[in-house]
Amino acid sequence: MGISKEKGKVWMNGKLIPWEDAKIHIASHVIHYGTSIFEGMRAYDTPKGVAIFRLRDHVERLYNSCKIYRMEIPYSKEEFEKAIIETVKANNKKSCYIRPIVYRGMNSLGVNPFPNPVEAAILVLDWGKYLGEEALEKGVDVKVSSWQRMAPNTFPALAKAGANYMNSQLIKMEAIIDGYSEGIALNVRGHVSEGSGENIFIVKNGILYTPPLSSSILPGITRDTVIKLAQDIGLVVKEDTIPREALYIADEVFFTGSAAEITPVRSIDKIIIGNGKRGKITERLQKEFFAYINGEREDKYNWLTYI
Ligand code: PPE
Repeated sequence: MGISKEKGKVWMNGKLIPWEDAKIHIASHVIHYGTSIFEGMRAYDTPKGVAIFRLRDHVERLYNSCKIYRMEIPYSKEEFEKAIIETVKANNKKSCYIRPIVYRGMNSLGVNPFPNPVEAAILVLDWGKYLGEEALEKGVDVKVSSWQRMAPNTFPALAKAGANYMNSQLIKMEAIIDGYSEGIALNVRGHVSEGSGENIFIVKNGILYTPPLSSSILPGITRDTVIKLAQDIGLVVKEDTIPREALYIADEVFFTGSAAEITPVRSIDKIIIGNGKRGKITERLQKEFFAYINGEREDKYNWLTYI
């Protein structure tokens, strides 16, 4: 998303400051070694006011990612949640995308991160449809990437670390240059993993399948949302390893993510998926999902935090 015209306030190390003042030093550890952990979530405009979707779960994942990388956030989870709410309020936005980031600042150059302070910031942005305006209705054309997702003993996939997105960038660039909207990565064992910034589901004979956490995926919060909403309407969901070719013969395929929401996939490697349009089950799940996030359903899982 273009952010050069953003103006509002950024929360940085405990203070709300103007967008243009939210800067870090070039010698910061994060610049040299990719030492950052981040989150991405959305707030939606509901009839009862602006609500952040699954705030607690995103903050929980942020703290888990930091724990994996031995980064101690100098705020409690409650303080961090309050800071996110405060930043959304300060920016007077209705629907928006929220990007908290924790990173190692400046003190000492060299791989050893420990001497560097753990700092934090929260950005609030306008962010439209992740894979294009028509994507949610028409679906997107994607390819299986020649790049794999990181092996389990290299970068921990369960952590939402900035450095993981160098791998995502390779997948995304290859897809764009080859004329696709997105790339699907396999893991090192050749099983389906995820998109550069989305989890993936397939539908076959009425059953939903999605790769398990052991397939080198981010534990997506939208993935979890879709699993619960699907089960609520009586669908069977299986977390199972997915061979590449199961993508081609699936009845429906879709991506999930905070930015991507639920985006149908209409072709993979130029093979048409199902009838080449958004599938019936995908459409039904979108309906349930959007009704929930827009506050049109009872909030039975306590997923909406009104600001
Ligand atoms: N896998 C990856 C690699 C990923 O980056 C995301 C989110 C997901 C799965 C879905 O996770 P969740 O948002 O919890 O459902 N990607 C974020 C950033 C995308 C970006 O371009 O930046 C997002 O959707 O906010």
